[in-house]
Amino acid sequence: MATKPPTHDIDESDVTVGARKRKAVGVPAVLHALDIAVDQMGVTRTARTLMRVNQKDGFDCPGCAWPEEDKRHLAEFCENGAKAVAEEATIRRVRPEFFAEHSLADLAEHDDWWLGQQGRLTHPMMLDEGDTHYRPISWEDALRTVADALRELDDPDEAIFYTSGRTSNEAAFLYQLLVRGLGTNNLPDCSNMCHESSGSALVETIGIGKGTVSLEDIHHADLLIVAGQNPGTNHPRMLSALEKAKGNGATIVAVNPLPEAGLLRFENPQTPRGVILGGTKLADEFVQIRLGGDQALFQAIAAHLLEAEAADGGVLDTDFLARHTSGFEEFRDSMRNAPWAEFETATGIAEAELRRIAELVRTSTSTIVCWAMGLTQHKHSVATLRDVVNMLLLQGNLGRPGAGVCPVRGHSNVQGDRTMGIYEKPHEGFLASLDAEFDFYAPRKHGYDTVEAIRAMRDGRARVFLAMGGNFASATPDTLVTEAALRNVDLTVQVSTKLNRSHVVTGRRALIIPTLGRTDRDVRRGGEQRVTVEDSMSAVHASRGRLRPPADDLMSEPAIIARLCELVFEGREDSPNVPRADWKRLGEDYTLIRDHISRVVPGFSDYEQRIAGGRTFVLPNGPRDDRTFATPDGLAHFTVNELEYPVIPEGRLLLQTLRSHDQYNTTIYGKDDRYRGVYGGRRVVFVNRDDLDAQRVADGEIVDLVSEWTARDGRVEERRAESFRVVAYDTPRGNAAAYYPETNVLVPLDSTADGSGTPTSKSVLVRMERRQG
Ligand SMILES: Nc1nc2c(c(=O)[nH]1)N[C@H]1C(S)=C(S)[C@@H](COP(=O)(O)OP(=O)(O)OC[C@H]3O[C@@H](n4cnc5c(=O)[nH]c(N)nc54)[C@H](O)[C@@H]3O)O[C@H]1N2
Ligand SMILES: Nc1nc2c(c(=O)[nH]1)N[C@H]1C(S)=C(S)[C@@H](COP(=O)(O)OP(=O)(O)OC[C@H]3O[C@@H](n4cnc5c(=O)[nH]c(N)nc54)[C@H](O)[C@@H]3O)O[C@H]1N2
Ligand SMILES: [Mo]
Repeated sequence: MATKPPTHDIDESDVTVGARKRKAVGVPAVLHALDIAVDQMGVTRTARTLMRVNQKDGFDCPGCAWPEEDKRHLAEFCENGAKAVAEEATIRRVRPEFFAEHSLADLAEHDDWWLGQQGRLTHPMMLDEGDTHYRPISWEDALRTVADALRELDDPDEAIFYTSGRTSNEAAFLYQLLVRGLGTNNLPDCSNMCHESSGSALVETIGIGKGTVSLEDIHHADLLIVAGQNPGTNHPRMLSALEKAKGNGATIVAVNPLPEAGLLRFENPQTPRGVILGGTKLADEFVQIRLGGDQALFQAIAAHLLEAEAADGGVLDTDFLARHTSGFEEFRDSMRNAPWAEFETATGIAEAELRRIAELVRTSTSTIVCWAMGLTQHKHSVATLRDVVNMLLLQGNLGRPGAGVCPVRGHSNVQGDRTMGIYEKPHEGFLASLDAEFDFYAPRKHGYDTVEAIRAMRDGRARVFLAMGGNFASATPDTLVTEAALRNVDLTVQVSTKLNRSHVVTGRRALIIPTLGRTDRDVRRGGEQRVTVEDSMSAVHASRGRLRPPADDLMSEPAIIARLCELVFEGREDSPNVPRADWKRLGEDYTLIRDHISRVVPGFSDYEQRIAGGRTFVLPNGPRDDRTFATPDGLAHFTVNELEYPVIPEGRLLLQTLRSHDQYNTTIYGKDDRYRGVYGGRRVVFVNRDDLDAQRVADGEIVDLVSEWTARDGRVEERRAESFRVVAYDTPRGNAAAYYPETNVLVPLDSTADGSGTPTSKSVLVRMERRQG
């Protein structure tokens, strides 16, 4: 059954557009969040639940990966954290009767918002070949069905195991062990679509694919550059940290095509100043850059620093350069005769302005660059981030207080999942430790990342697809291609908390396996369990849910995976490729999983003691701790990167696909985007008024968006997303924006970042076509 993703859920005539907000958060935000929470959970459960977010004996907020302050407020939550919690802790339920009532065809007519609104999944459900409805199946039969399908494969590379970044360390570790025990490294994850470009650029240049700053560093930085990130919506608690930095005298530069509310002004609902005095002005400078112009910006700053050094000296940290870096001379030489005219074209910013920003960097005593998807989802993202590193290295802005790189992660445990080995290209060191701990031989051949996994399914090279959370069908690029790919496998398995599009776009057979979330009490035979997570700044701590689970027999992710290990490895114990462990006990007592982790993953010794009593411990980080770099020569690397930026043909627009204020990735909480002034609908496209005039399209008109992609054979492919209401907006000329996932249908599968394979979700070439009639 092939359906198209629904496009009719919104009547565009209902969309209203008002003034965009100039500041973020404040009391209205808290009230809005409480509204949603009470609607999902009722008053008592709301109060009890929100009090426990990010508290020392509570659960880790499933919202974002921004770290907790050490001194926590009674309610350490933000508006969007509260929405994320409410979404999971809802008292609504999707029971077997729901599936009896709704056929698959019926469910496929609904969008992700409606599907998510139905509530928490309670029972394993099975769809057999030819079935019109999912029907209930026992836990044991569901897990046996999965294990049998895996055991029957001719080649383990015919199975694909996706992970979304909510998965705990314990579940992630067991999961990668199951997959490697089966004999494959096919472990694509959401990170492939997210911060993969950061990881690629950072591993190569500084030897670790993670950020190098702590919260303290943010508080005490002299200069903070926040590029390609919308923290007011996606990392609201970061605003408190920026406010604190500001109080300590920091200068903040926002680099963004859009004047995002939170970056420019912030009302902290947890301080009287925020509530009564109308908040803090956060950004001192707003650099309204063209999409994809950031590499030019960071090269321009570096060029300016090098010129200033040549003129007067005293700009560069020559001691740091000599002792800790390689490649400086080549980099310096490559920056001679810097192409300032091209920097202007790429950024859309005049040289004088670029130099003014560069002067802020030159005079700063410690600089941090924070970034998110605006820098990682372009064709030249890895090169851009290498140039961020180049700029920071010049002044020795790594491994000292208030300085460093800060890729701000998305999912609350996406960084931890990588640390636990969720990676399609695992390092030899990790595999060798795994082999030793579990007395087997893990496969070395690299597996598929997300885009390669879609190709493999499309081309019939994959027969089983299993997802540990997430919404693969909606989150990935090229929706129609991806949906056809998923339909092309024998069995799709979704381990999920809530219903989404991936449950209605199925293989020939499909299974839904419900599971516990962060907020749920997790009691196994070994007693009440807790799990652990790692935040964006490499701090690890425990998380324990307290709520009564949606169903009494609901299995946790670790328990599901442990049982799968038992079933998949049964009778194969003599094979040198099968790991050895007491699977049953691991699923009943997670301290035993942590015990294994403590011997396999560096930095986790004394794991259990270090998380006792709600304590947090910070993983080792060479650049941050003592300026050691795990590169082949032990030095931080300058790199020479050719300048790239998007060129937009006449009459076309470059579209970025981004998040509204009322969504968590593919989970849609509501249809407003308060800060951007949009209410009641999501099919909107933000366009510069001059572009609208030039193309004779009026604000309020309904257009189709058609993407144009030149395939490898030279043919131009078109993809269409129907019916978007045009909104005249303050974005650079030639640049447009619309929400993900409605626009994923426009992103070509082959349009990926060089060196990281990340889909180019922030640069999609499109044209507007007026709707007929
Ligand atoms: N409430 C909420 N919180 C979330 C999420 C959510 O959906 N909802 N998602 C989580 C996840 S997984 C992630 S990865 C993060 C995402 O956090 P963000 O990266 O903040 O998310 P996006 O909405 O994709 O916003 C991209 C920002 O970059 C800007 N931008 C786009 N292109 C460019 C460019 O070329 N240059 C520059 N300088 N800026 C650009 C956009 O205008 C926008 O402000 O948030 C996490 N937290
Ligand atoms: N066009 C475009 N595409 C993008 C992006 C973009 O900016 N533009 N951003 C990309 C990014 S940064 C990311 S991270 C990906 C996100 O991709 P995913 O992580 O795959 O998507 P989510 O929407 O976060 O997944 C939500 C689903 O996860 C399940 N879930 C929630 N909590 C749990 C849990 O505790 N356990 C389990 N088992 N399941 C759970 C629920 O069923 C829910 O419906 O999307 C990417 N796609
Ligand atoms: Mo993400």
